[in-house]
Amino acid sequence: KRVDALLGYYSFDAGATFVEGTWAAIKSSYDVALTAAGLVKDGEASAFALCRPPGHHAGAGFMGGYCYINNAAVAAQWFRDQGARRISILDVDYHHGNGTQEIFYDRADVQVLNLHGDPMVEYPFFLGHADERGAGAGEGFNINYPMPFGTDWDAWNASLEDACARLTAYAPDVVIVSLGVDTFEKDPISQFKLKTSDYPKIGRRIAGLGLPTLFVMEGGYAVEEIGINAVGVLTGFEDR
Ligand code: 5XA
Ligand code: ZN
Repeated sequence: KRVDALLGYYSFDAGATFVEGTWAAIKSSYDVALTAAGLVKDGEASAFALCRPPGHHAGAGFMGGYCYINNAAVAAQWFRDQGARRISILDVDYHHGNGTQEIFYDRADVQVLNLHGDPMVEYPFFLGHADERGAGAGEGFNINYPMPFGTDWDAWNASLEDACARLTAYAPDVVIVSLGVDTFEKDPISQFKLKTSDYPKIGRRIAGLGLPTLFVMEGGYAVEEIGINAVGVLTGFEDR
């Protein structure tokens, strides 16, 4: 019955705090994701949901890692409710999207592809290993690409290529990209080595899928370069 107990019960870490205005921000972020999803449903080739707070660590019943509501998952379910048959969520944030995985783990209608730091040594730990492939009807529809500290473009891109091949084989109606730019070499809390010049290449590859695409912002902490790198992905997407 106490708020401090509830915070502990519903949060898997201490990274999702509540202060005045937190709920308004959470709800706004959720609304941004749905507004962008609506634009894609209405015929835009793509839309970018600049969500803050981010969402991919939030599960059906827990928050954590700065995430409260899983904006990408909300958008995926909304597309399903609107008649989309299959959705792919491609999570390119440096951290594993443990919440997204948990939400769709036993479902075949939402494919979840996750590229991230090895959870043996990287947050959010515990989930994100390659042998977590979904359960029941969802078996084979959850694909993880854990990668070691120091991963550069060539190694990261090999995972992206494999993920894109699986995505194409799945033939979704919509792609949702959980877009984190904390894979950047100068990100202060991350250990990958992507360069600013790599982000447009990500966008071009995703555009090459040829599918309606919703980008949903996740992490990124190199303050000077977050905007440059996020816009790099979007510019690469548009240029293709
Ligand atoms: O993608 N997730 C993040 O960028 C948040 C990481 C929180 C680490 N304490
Ligand atoms: Zn992240």
